[in-house]
Amino acid sequence: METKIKINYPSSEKVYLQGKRYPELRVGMRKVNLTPTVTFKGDVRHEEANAPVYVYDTSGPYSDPDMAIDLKQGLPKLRQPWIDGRKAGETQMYFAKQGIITQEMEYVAIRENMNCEELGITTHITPEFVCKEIAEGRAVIPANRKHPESEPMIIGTNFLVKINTNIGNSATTSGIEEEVEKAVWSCKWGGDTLMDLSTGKDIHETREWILRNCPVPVGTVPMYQAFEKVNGKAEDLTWEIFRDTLIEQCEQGVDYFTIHCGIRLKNIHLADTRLTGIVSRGGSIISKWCKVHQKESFLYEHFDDICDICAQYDVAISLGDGLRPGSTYDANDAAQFAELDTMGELVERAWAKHVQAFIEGPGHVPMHKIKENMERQIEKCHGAPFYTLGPLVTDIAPAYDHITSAIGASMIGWYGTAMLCYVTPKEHLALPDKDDVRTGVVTYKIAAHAADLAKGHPGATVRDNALSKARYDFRWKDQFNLSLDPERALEYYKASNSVDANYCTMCGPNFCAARISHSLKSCEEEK
Ligand code: IRN
Ligand code: FE2
Repeated sequence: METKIKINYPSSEKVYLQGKRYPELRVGMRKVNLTPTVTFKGDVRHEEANAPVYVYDTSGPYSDPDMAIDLKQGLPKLRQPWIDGRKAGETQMYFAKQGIITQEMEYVAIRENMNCEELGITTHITPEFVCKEIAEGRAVIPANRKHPESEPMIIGTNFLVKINTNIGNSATTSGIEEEVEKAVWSCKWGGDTLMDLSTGKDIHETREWILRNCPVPVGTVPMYQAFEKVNGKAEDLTWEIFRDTLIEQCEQGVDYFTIHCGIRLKNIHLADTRLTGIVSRGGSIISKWCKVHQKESFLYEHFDDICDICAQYDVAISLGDGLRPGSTYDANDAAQFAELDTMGELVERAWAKHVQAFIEGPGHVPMHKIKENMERQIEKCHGAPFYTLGPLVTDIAPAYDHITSAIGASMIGWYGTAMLCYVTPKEHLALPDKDDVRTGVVTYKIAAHAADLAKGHPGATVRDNALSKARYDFRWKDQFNLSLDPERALEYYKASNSVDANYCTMCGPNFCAARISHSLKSCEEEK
C-alpha cells in the first residue's frame, strides 16, 4: 500500500484559525490566493489586488505541507486531549443541555464562518448558537470518543449543508487499499462525512484502516456486518449478534450509525402494493426478520438499549429510512410516512438519553412532492436534522443519476435538509470507482452550495462573487482555482485554448460578450 498521501490544491495555502474560548484550537481552512486585476488606461497599466478567499476544507492534515501522513500510523489524534477529561455518557448533547460549550462546538462555529469576521459579514453562528442548536436536537456533531482523528463538523438546518460519500467494498469487488484511497479522495473533493458500507470480506480491517486515516466523521450501517455474521440469513439474526456488532464498531470509532429502527411489523404490508417494494438493504433485511418471526423488530424493541450503547461513546444515530420510495411512483406513500411517524417517536427517546440523532429520508421523489417531505419531517421529527439520499426526481436516467438526484437534493437542501447523501453515475448499475466518487462529490457540492446560497448562509456568496469577477477579468487560473474542480476546469480549457487569452473558444474573440462589455466601459471612460 502506498503509505504516504498528500492532497494539493492549486494556489492554495493551508491556514489555521485560532479559537478564542479555547486558544489551543486550530481550525484548518484553505486560503485561495488570487492574482491582481489588471486594467489599462491608454498604455498605463493598473493593478488592483484581489483579496484571497477562504474555503471550507475537509482535507484534514493531508493538505498540510508540514505534515507527512503515514497510513500505517494513522492521522494525529486531534481531539484526544479534549476527550481525555470526559466521562462515558457525556455526549455533545449532554454538555449542550447544560449550556457547556465544548471544544467541538467552538471549532465548528469557526469552521462554518470561515473568515466572515475579517470580511465584516454578520453571522448568527456563534459557539453559543451551536450549543443551543445541539441542546434542542436541531444539530448534531458526530464525534465518537474513539475517533479522535476526526475534525469536528456540524449537521443542522441552520448550518452549511453537508454531503456524505458512501464507499465500501462488496463481496465481489474492491480491496482495503482501494477503499482507503477512495476515503482520502472523497475528503479531497469536499465530502463532509464518509460512510463505509463494506459488505464483503475484511469488513473489520477495512474499517480500521479507514477510521485511523479519516479526518471526517465516519458512519456505517452495522446491520450489514451483523448480516455477514449470520451468512446472509436474515432469520438467524438476533439482538445479541446485533448488539455485539454495535459495540465492536463503537470501540473502533464509528461516529454515526444508520439503524433501521423505524420499521414496525404492522407497517411492512404497506409496501406490498408498491411498484418497487422495499429498496433499502437494511430495511429489507429487518423486514424479512419480522415477517419470518412474526415479531416486532429487535431494533425497535431494543431501541433504548441501542441508545445506551451509543451514549457511552457519543455515537450519533441516523434513523434509517427502510421504507423509502425506490421509484417516483412510490413517493410519499403510506409506508414511507408511517415509518416517519415512528422515527418521530424514536428521536425523542434518543434525546432523553442525550444521544444525538438525525433522520434519513428518500430516495426517489418527483419535484412537486419534495416540499411535503421536508415539512412533514420537521413536524413529525421535532426539528431533528434531515439527511436525504438525493432524492432522484425521475427514474429514467441510469448512468446520470448523480444529476437526477442532485436536482432533488438542491431543492430539499434549500427547504432545510441538513445533509445530502451523494449518488454517483453508477447508482443502480455498479460499485462506484474513484472517478465516480469524484463526480458524485463534486455534483453534491454543487447541490449543497446552491442551497447555502438560497438559504443565505453567512459568507456563502463570497466565493461565487470572487469567481465571477475572475471570469469577467479573464483571470482564468483564478477562476479555476476558486472552482469546485480546478483540475477538470483547467483540463477542459487547455484542450482548446491558449492560456491567458482574453476570450475562449466557446465564442471566439469577436463574439466574446465579456470582452465587448469591457470595451463599453472604456468607451464611457473616454467620453
Ligand atoms: C441516506 C438517506 N437515506 C438513506 N441514506 C443512506 O443509504 C444511508 O446513510 C446509508 O449510507 C445507506 C443505507 O442504505 P440502505 O441499507 O437503507 O439501503
Ligand atoms: Fe434507486
